[in-house]
Amino acid sequence: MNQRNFHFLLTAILLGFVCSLFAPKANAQNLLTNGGFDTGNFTGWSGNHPNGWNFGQDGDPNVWAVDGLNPQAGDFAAKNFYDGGIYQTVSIAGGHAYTFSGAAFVPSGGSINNWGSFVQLQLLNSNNQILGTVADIAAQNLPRNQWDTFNVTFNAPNAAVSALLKIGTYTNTGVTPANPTEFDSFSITPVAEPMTYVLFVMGIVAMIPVIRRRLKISLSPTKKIQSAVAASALLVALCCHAEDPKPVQKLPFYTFSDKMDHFVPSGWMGDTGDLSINNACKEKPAKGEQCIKVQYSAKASQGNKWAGVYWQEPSNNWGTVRGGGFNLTGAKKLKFMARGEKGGEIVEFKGGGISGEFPDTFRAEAPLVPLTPVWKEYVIDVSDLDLSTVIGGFVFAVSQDKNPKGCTFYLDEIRYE
Ligand SMILES: [Ca+2]
Ligand SMILES: [Ca+2]
Repeated sequence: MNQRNFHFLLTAILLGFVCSLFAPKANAQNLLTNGGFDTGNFTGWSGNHPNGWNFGQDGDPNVWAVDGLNPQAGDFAAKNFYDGGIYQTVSIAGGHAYTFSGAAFVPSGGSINNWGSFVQLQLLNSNNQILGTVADIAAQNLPRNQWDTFNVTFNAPNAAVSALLKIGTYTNTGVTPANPTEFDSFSITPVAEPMTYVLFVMGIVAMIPVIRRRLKISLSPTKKIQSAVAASALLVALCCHAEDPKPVQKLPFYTFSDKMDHFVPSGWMGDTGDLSINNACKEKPAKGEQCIKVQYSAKASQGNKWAGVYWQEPSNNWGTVRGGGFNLTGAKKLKFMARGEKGGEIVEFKGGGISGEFPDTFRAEAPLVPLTPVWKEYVIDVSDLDLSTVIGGFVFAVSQDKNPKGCTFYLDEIRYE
């Protein structure tokens, strides 16, 4: 390969690599328009949804307003004074994971019966039929007189084409809510997928005709072979770089303390429409301010009669990502806190076990025991296992068979130590 072509090839590879580094950022875009009301008005939002949900009074300036007195973030928040709701629909892709987050502020006071302020996110198919409700938050039950934030990760069923976000306040006749309820900071963002290397390889593939043309012009067959060898060596060098031994992580290594510390709950399995996960639940956390709340409906939405979620590194890694995962060598125990809403919920908990080309190097599970209504710590012994690659840091599974009416349970303090 002559020097000019070599430099051209090198530039192409580096350009592809640099471009791919910026790709995941574009992925994390908020799909909602004006989710934080910071235009100072209701741009992007509508009222009077025709699909069995109609509060009628939205648009009435006495019912809804946007003002800057108490925003959760930015300059403005939406205020809802009385019976009324607004909504927004966004396009989503079936089979992909998304994160939904937002905030509500309900003042104290008001009889608690027959009214409520809600935030609801539903997934719809192309006929506008509801495939699942991934968030159904009764804001009046959250701590009052403060901004309560919520953060839900969900996997859209394959048939889903849109997500419908509805927020508002309802009251039955004669009951006055505490008002106004305020809403702010809504976002629906795709969970970033491991696109970096995919885009990188795509970039190289796209360049191949150009590279070939250039090589053809000036190179003999022997030189072509030499060029191909040189290009392969470069690619191998770049790939091997990603396979450098992973550094051993410091213990304790948290999956969840008060937020998602490491690993992403992106690996949704089975009847994904039956599950919803709130990663910022404030209902009696075991420690700190927040815990994880999991709701399972047992409706068998996709006909599997079970559902589960893997916490993965990076997100959506089903053993497909070269160099993925963490090196947790030295950890002796996988510990977590759990409680059931009622007690008696039967949930399977595990660590590791993802197969594939670049798999987990271990698999360990907790014995199947009914949860208790008070927090209890569970310990999975991993002392004799190879933890050099942990990509499925934590996983739970629930079945209709063991929980015929569905179940709700809470998790906190998930960590390796
Ligand atoms: Ca705002
Ligand atoms: Ca916590």
